[in-house]
Amino acid sequence: FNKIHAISAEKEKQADTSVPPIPKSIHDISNGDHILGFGADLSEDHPGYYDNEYKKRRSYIADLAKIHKPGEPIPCVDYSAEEIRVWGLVLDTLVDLYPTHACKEYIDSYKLFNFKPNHIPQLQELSEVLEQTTGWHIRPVAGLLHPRDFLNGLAFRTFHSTQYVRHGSNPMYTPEPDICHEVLGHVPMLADPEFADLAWVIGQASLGASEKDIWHLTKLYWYTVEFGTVKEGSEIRAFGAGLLSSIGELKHMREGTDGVMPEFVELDPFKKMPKMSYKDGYQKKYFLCESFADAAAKLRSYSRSILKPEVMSMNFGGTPIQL
Ligand code: NLE
Ligand code: FE2
Repeated sequence: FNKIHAISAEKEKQADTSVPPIPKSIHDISNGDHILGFGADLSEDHPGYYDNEYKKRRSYIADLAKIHKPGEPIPCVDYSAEEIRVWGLVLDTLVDLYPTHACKEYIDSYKLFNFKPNHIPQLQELSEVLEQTTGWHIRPVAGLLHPRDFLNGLAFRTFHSTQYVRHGSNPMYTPEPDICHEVLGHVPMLADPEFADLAWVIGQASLGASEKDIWHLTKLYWYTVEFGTVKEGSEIRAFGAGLLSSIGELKHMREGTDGVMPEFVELDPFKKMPKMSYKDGYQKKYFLCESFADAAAKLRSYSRSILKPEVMSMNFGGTPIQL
């Protein structure tokens, strides 16, 4: 993961160079041209690095994503017994934590999906449920996309999702996205209209954004959609997918690790955000939102401040930009 970390740091430092053409539809966004990492390309500290069978399997699943075109059915993966075992273990352990650790919107939306330990849901079936609830789509992706492509996808209510399963040596936590993270972390949240709106705001703001603004938006995405927490009465509940898909991180958010509690800070999109990293393990700082509507309102006001005039007149299949 050092490689990815290094790429992020280097890109972030880059001054505002030229901004690529603004995509007019999802067809203008590539799901395979700018893969920064993960996919089949594992680094030495990845639990699957010395497991050749695992690497071969990842390449096969990554290749399925590369041939997929938007609008076509998403290729099914015939998951192996070992992959189903890992999924089942993750699911069975997480369901015990959700009633006390997950936000109410998650708990409600979760019921729409009949997740079972002996079946890894296919992206196609999940995308169909989302299309009927919030109008979002899932698109398979080979690995970690460049943030611009990934965030631009959100503007078209499209969520790029990996399809492979984490390595079985640590089902409690993986530094990277995998199907367990996408399905258990992101999918139920995207079925909630207020949360989906928040993600859409970040996507719209990313259209035509300068390189510097893209990196700030990536951090806003990271500290909300991936690791966000929300107030519920006197409690703090998780809504970020990186929390909701990791047994280890969910417990860490509540109880801390080795006697050290994480910090909770209020979300202010105009302020400098802390650095993100795929390699430092659990987050030390979580951003706490009053509600999704409140977080979305704050993100809207930031987004309006960076929005390019040519983006104002864009529309998304009949829906004008809503910032
Ligand atoms: N740490 C998360 C998990 O174990 O599911 C994945 C985070 C991806 C950003
Ligand atoms: Fe994620």
